Amino acid sequence: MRLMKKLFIFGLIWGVALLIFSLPFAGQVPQAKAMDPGGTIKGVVATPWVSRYPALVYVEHINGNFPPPKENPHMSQKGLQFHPHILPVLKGSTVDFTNDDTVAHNVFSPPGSATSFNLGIYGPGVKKTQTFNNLGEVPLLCIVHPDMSAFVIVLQNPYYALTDNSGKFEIKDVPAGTYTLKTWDEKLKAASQQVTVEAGKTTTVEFKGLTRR
Ligand SMILES: [Cu+2]
Repeated sequence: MRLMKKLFIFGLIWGVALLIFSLPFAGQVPQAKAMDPGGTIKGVVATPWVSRYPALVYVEHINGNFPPPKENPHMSQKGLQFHPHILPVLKGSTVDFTNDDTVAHNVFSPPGSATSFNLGIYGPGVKKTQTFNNLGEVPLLCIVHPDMSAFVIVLQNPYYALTDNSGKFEIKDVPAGTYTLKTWDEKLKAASQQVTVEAGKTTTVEFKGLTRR
């Protein structure tokens, strides 16, 4: 009986010791994750062109799997225009194309696009869909209205931003690491530079000397 009692107390002390020892770790693990907000990439695409033709600034590649959203991105045709003019989407996304006008429209993307397709000509109230599985630029045109144009830009990850009318952009919550940051602009050649993002910090970049494509 005495031996049993000793063993019990011994076990109890070890149990309590283990619990005390593991408590700080139990608290730290989820905290460390929650406190890792990534960093911010902030800067400017320095050219007057962006006031009329906004640039898309994006991280070319980040390790990881970024599945497309459950809700499809949406491209509308209304007032004889595409809305929005530039639609960045994740690879694998299916875009809803809706005719929200009072006239018939078409959507097609010419040969040489990352995805070339043609949805035919269809009337008001109709919705068509197209999936984009290849990275890159997909110009959108309407065979009925030669002035209509837009772009779907297919990206690998969700770390991107469009410039405002003074060329400024900000990409938040980027995982720490070193990446290639690129620009896309319908009128300008792509530019790229390397950026290093540190958790909780802001990295500032400037794109200069962009030329016409
Ligand atoms: Cu049209």
